[in-house]
Amino acid sequence: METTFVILKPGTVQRGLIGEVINRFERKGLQLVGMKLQQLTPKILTEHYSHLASKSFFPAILASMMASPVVLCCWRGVDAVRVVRSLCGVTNSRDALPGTIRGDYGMSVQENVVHASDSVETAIEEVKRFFKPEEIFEYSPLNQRFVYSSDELSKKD
Ligand code: IDP
Ligand code: MG
Repeated sequence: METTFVILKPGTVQRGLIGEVINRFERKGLQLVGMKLQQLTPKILTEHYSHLASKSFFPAILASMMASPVVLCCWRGVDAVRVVRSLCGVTNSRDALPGTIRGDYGMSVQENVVHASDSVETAIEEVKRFFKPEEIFEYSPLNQRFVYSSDELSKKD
């Protein structure tokens, strides 16, 4: 099982879309293993978006991500990183396909509703960056044997 990291961005909180977005992940069959409301800081965002530090829009992203508290959450499942990225859709919400979260709730590149880890390695780093070990929960969802086949459940990844 993989654990991936998602941010419901300030726009999602402000627009009252927290429940709708969380519902997308829940109904897919992903397991919520960590969740909190947090005000992000320049320090943590500069680490988190270090790959964009040289871009002209970097200050605007930081301001946008600090405009209100955000919801931070971690989702577990088989191939969870790739599944969650595909549920979110492409970065530009105007190009994101209908049925994806950005495609259904967004009209912007910057204000694109959610962040999701882009690889297994990044997910491990991001979960560590935003969550203490004791904020990530190990528990057995009762529905697992109906969400997956037994061979998928025993798969190690
Ligand atoms: P991702 O969120 O789809 O992984 P990244 O390229 O990692 O996309 O960019 C991180 C975030 O920076 C995006 O989600 C978006 O909010 C913002 N961003 C990316 N490219 C642009 C741009 O060209 N203009 C404004 N904001 C951008
Ligand atoms: Mg990214």
